[in-house]
Amino acid sequence: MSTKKPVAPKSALAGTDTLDRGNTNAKLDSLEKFRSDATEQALRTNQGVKVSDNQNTLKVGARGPSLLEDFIMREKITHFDHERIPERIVHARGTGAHGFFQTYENHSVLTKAGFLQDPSQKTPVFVRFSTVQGPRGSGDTVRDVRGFAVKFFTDEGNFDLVGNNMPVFFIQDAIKFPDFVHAVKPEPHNEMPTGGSAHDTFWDFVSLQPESAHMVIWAMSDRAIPKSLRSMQGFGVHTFRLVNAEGKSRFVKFHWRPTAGTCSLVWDEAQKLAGKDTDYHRRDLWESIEIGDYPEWELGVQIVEEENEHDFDFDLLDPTKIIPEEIVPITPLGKMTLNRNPDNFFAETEQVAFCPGHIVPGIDFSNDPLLQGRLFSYTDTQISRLGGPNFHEIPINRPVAPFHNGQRDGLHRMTIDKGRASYEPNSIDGGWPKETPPAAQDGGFETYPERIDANKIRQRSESFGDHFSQARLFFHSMSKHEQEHIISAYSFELGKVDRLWIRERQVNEILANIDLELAKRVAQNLGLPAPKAGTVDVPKISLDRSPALSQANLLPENIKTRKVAILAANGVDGAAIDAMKKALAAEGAHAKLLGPTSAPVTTADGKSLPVDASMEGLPSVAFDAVFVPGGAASIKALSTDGVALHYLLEAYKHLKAIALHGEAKQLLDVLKLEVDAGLVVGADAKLIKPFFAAIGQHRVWDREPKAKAIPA
Ligand code: HDD
Repeated sequence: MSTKKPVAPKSALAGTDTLDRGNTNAKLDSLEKFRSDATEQALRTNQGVKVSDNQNTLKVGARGPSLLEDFIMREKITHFDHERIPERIVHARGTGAHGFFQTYENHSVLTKAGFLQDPSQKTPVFVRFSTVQGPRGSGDTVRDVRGFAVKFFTDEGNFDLVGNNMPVFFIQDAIKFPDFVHAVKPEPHNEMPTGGSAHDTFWDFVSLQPESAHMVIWAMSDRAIPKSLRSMQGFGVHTFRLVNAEGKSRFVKFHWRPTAGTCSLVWDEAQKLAGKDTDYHRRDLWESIEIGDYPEWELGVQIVEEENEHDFDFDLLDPTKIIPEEIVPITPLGKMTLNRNPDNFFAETEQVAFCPGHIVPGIDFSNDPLLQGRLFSYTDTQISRLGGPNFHEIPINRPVAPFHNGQRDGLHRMTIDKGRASYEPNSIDGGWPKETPPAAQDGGFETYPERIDANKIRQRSESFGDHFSQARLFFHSMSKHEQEHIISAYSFELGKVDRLWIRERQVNEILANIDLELAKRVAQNLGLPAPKAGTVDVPKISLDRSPALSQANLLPENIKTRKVAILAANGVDGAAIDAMKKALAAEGAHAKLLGPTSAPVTTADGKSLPVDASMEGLPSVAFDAVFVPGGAASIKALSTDGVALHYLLEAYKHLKAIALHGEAKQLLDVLKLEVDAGLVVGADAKLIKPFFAAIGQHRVWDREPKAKAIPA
């Protein structure tokens, strides 16, 4: 029940040039003009008529037929009948948040983009994270690529950085996108599977399309089952350009690095979460923002000077390649903080329309053929998804910069244009609105005048021809446990493929070219003959390993935002709970007290403690670690409680830190478990240090071989 005092609405629908989304610091959290608040307002029709009865249709007598005349009922039902719009063809499942971006310093050497000049300026952003394959109602934790789309509402217009949590893509040319998407989406005859790629059409396509090898190995890695949205990296994928006021252009790759570190779920945990909490990722994001634990990412760029474009053993325009960070390190630009949840999912998260073609002066495209095709596709898709060419007027899409031009009319036009001349040049409205010549700062957009002298042809550049060396680099850069996870993921997914020849082709013609050992292990798991050699000569590249690719090297040096379950029954040691909660809070981590039921538990010294949930209500998959405080009676009760024992075994299986305090040590015998680097026993002070150290490591990877023996 809300205890908030209702407040009168501050804003009403008002048609103006710009939205006060807040392009200055003071305005950042002001209400947008289209936000509506019905507190203390009468129920009215869409025409503004007050409604006296919202319970009964107009009828001829209490038991008689309904009347067509009932405009109130008809308006309501008509609106309801049309409340769904087509979901996104890809990235349908998503969740959004508002926030701001702040540049660290003046980056005018690199770009004239205004939002990268003044460190005191906060640029509002709206971010939408998504999965790719599943429909709107699908699970959050399925194995999939995650979308990472950011709309910067800059003073010079909107800049959309529409990226993913993986730095490469499945195909090299946009003309293949419909083929790829048709293959990965649920199969056409039975619409299965929902939210995953473990099926014949996906593996048929990728095994025939070797350019996908690098992206597919990313998708088979832990990156495809992120622990949370706040623990994902983001990538612009393509090479872009930054252009400064002197017109100097440099190639860049955009990177988002989370301050919470980059880490993932384990596979069994991800699968269970998809059932136990379909909304796991969106809930975590929502709750973090509600409690003021704001997710943050640093934006950075890898910079390549124009004259160094051809210095690499891959083509900068090929979106299936990374620039290893060991070759070109990331230059930090600024930080993004997400600090406000949307007020309305549909109006904001569903109706937001991103497009890689939304750029501002100081940023420009490269000729990456995948990017070039995207520039067309996104605007086009909004026309059917959002019902016409005026989707830029929907509040969440409106720039904070004013927009004026001769574009008029069309479905759902909101602006009431006052000018008489909807053409340019004109002499009727004084020639307005007029062009702004490009200038060093604040000028009109000018495309970088790249010189091109070539024939019109349909051809893939030969420099796009090596499909395996970077997939190999990725595999070889993984830690042992990450490699094992990749082998398991290929084996799981291909094990779901019915057609034998597809399994064989993927193993012999793709995996064997990436790494023979990887191919042999997967072949063994599938009961196929082990390949003896690859099918192509894979070029040797300048790096054998890129440590920056392994999540083992991407953990934060703290346990901030980590979630710890405290298991208790009547007779629990209340002081131990207090001490642990205090210690966790001091580190910015969160604790929840769970009991056998939702009823309060009584401590050994007779105090009643309310619990946050029952153990069944918040299962171990919802936490990073488990603490069991002592108290003889509590431990006795937990020792014979199947839910509590399963809780601990499951946390153990998912390689989580577990601390057994005082009498809780007895649970080791009950569960037949042994102490390890993450399963610690002891009294308060002694326990906390190793427990927190284990949480800081995210998972106890050394335990993994042993944990396999625990039933799922
Ligand atoms: Fe795309 C949505 C990311 C290639 C066509 N894409 C979409 C979204 C993300 C990406 C994050 C969801 C945006 C949102 O939250 O609303 N897409 C990528 C990345 C790509 C990529 C990182 C390669 C580097 N996409 C790509 C190609 C095409 C599209 C090559 C077509 C030629 N993408 C679309 C789309 C979507 C979309 C069909 C569906 C909904 C939408 O655009 O607004 O137009």
